[in-house]
Amino acid sequence: QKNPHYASGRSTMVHLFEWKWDDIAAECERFLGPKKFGGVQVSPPNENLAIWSKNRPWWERYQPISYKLVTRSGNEQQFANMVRRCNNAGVRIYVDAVINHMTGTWGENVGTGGSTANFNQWHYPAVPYGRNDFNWPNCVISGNDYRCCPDRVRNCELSGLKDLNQGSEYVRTQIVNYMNRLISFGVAGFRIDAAKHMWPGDLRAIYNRLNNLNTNHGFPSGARPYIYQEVIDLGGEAVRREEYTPLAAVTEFKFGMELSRAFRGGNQLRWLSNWGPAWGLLASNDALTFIDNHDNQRGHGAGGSILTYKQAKQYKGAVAFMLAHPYGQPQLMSSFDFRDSEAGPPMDSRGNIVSPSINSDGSCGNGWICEHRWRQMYQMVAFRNVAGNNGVSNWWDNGSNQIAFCRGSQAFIAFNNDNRDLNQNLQTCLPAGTYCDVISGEKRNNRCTGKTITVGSNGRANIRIGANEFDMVLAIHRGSESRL
Ligand code: ARE
Ligand code: CA
Repeated sequence: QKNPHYASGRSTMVHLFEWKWDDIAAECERFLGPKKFGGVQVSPPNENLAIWSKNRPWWERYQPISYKLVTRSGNEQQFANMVRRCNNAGVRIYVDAVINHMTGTWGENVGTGGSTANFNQWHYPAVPYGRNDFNWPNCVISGNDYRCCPDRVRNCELSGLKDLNQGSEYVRTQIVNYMNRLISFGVAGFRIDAAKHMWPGDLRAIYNRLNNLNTNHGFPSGARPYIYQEVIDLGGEAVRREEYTPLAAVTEFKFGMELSRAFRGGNQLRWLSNWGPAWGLLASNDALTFIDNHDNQRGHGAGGSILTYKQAKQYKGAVAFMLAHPYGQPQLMSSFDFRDSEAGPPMDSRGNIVSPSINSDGSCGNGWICEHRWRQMYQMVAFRNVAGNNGVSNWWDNGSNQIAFCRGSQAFIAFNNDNRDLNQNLQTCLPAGTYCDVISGEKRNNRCTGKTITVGSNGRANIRIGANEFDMVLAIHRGSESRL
């Protein structure tokens, strides 16, 4: 369950946070498919509590009220249609599965599909769940529990959200039926929300009962769903990520924390020469990697000082390193603009989500950031696809924050996070030729719109990145040759 089953030659997924299903389908066809993205993580598709008293915050989607597929992103038919259209474009869909709990204590009780619940009575008639399906007696997780008490982390409520008992046969069946329905629609896997709050043994029983991926959607027979479990473990936790890696992959939160630190200037880039398990990271195959996610980009979840679209130059540097380096299964974040950390996605006065508009330069409008449409991002997705399974070779650094390396004879990248210019003759490992830098521009009609790099017959090239340039990265690869 650690294989994302991307279409061949693809390697990267993007989280289209709070996007509508129809918009995702269109994005697969007009952008993600052609740009060879591997997949999309979608927001939770099951019915959630509509929280008008807080002006429909983004986090209402983490308050399930039933497993009906109806949310602000769309209904069941729209969901099924999206998965089919994305799979046809070679782009896989991964579902954020909220199975630890149901809605918490809030003074509202109507869901996005019109279902109601009475959570003071632990009563969710649209599933149905009742009192016996929850952990008992009820208790709420405190900050200290994360350090001392694994049983309380698993059996008490996460911020008052009613805590399901996954040890119960009946509860397991409801969850498995929900996930298998999604598999029948053609999804390729799941993010398991709040996995640390469920017992590994219960999760194993649930995963074992999931069906193989749907062969009518192009998956090989016998393919198991890709599963990555949300376990925040930066060290010192009563629940450890290693308890979950025997089951499936795990979100590696140290990854974005360390790269954010380094690209903010808090650690020299030269130390990244042994990036990977030597840094206390999980084994590569076990790790779902990202710089920021929908929680830590706005101060929820764990770890401060995470780079986001708001610090664009450093963020693009960190993302480029993530995509250039072979470690982990990378995920890009695609955000809506926010100032208030609780605010929901762009919406109209009736609470409907507003679609992103697409500007003539390919960027998004209507309040959507669409980091995945930034040239420096999607061109690095292409770089990663070309780099394939090659390891890092020919590491070079200047002893501080200028670094460069090759990915076999497929690709070469350099970074300058120093406040002086980089101007060096470096080994690119590429065949002689003239290449377009894919960061400062791109190849268009066989010409470079940005920097042109001339690689000599010995594989060496003059590489320049000014300290005050718009970007701190320069990248070339097989396929970025210009033919002048
Ligand atoms: C909301 C309100 C609360 C209210 C609650 C119930 O904000 O005030 O009590 O509703 O009505 C998201 C939001 C929450 C929100 C929730 C439900 O972030 O604010 O609560 O949706 O609407 C822990 C968990 C980890 C979790 C993070 C946020 O371990 O699993 O907290 N992350 C996932 C999702 C979130 C989502 C949920 C889980 C719930 O990614 O988006 O919450 O489905 C240490 C520990 C961490 C801990 C962290 C923060 O670092 O090591 O394990 O993370 O502290 O407590
Ligand atoms: Ca639990």
